[in-house]
Amino acid sequence: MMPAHWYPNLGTPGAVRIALVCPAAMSRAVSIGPTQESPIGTTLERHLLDRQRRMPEATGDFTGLFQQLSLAAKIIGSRVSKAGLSGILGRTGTTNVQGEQVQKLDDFANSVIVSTVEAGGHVCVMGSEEVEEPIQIPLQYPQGKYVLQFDPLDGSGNIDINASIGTIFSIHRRLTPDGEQGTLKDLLQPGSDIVAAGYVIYGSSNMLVYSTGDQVDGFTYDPGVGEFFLSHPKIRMPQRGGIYSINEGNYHKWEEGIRKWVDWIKAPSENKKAYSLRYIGAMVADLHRTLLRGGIFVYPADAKNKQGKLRLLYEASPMAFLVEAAGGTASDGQRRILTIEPEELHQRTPVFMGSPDDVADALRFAGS
Ligand code: AHM
Ligand code: MG
Repeated sequence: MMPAHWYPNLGTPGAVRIALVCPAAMSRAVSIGPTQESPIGTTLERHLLDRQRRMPEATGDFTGLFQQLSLAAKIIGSRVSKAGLSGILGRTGTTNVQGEQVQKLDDFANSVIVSTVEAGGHVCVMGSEEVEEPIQIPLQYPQGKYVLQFDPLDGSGNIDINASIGTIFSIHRRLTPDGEQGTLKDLLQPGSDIVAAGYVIYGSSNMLVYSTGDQVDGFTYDPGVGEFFLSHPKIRMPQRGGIYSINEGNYHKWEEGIRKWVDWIKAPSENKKAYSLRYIGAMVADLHRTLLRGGIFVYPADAKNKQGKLRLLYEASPMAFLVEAAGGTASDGQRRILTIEPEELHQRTPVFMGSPDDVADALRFAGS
């Protein structure tokens, strides 16, 4: 539920209202100095600028890149919200009524991110779930100091049933020399070197959640205004939850430890209640719930997916970064996901993420 002082309650507090309407007026009404946190209702843009001003060495590159990502999120969100209309409006196989090619939504999302970011001068190379090779920045554009990885539309199987999906992203600093095109080397960096990571969830409302490692902040999109507003500052994951999230249809493919853990977690005992099961089948949505409510999300290795199913660089690592920044745990079963040294752009990893006590329980069983 939205906090009571969320901005549509425009009767209170006045200062927040002013911040939404006019950032310049806000600075006269309420001093958001370097030591103050942004109040609920602050726009994403203002929040980023405030943070930038707290770091005298900041060049504005990071803020600029984030503004492009926020624009991409708005464009993708707008198209996602119309996805159900594509049939009504005349999709006929792969062409629409105008005879134009209908792009798959995940390809569309990929193109939107690439085209909003590539000319901005903040990034030197990108990696995407939808593109086999590193995406280099054309030479006519400046080669920036950051490296962007993303899954443009995760859980896209949910589009046709009107369930939540999301975009996941992470930002690293480049390793190759400044000014040159970035390479695979820039992309193959561990999660521990992430500068910022986040996701956008396209759900009952759209939200952008991000972290630079110190805290996790969530911004809810107001389609009427066309802006993200701070709604969930400093998200903290409970130490223990009451929900487990796993594709239990894979039960017969799991190793015995995982089967025993699932048998245990859903059984009531003297010491604990049976956990509830929730599984949306889109990592962003399942982990969004886990961040807010606690509990555990698991996609283990199984007989079919020997390395697990989820991709390390643009799914597991960014989410692990957020989970840890919110006080949770993120493991591949043996080690912190953030410490894995990637070897391939599209490599996979098992995932155990969530409330620290819940992950510890699962790992105890998985290791048995
Ligand atoms: P995708 O990148 O092809 O959309 O697949 C990733 C998704 C995750 O969002 C989700 O957690 C998982 O696949 C669900 O897989 P399954 O259908 O095997 O349970
Ligand atoms: Mg994906």
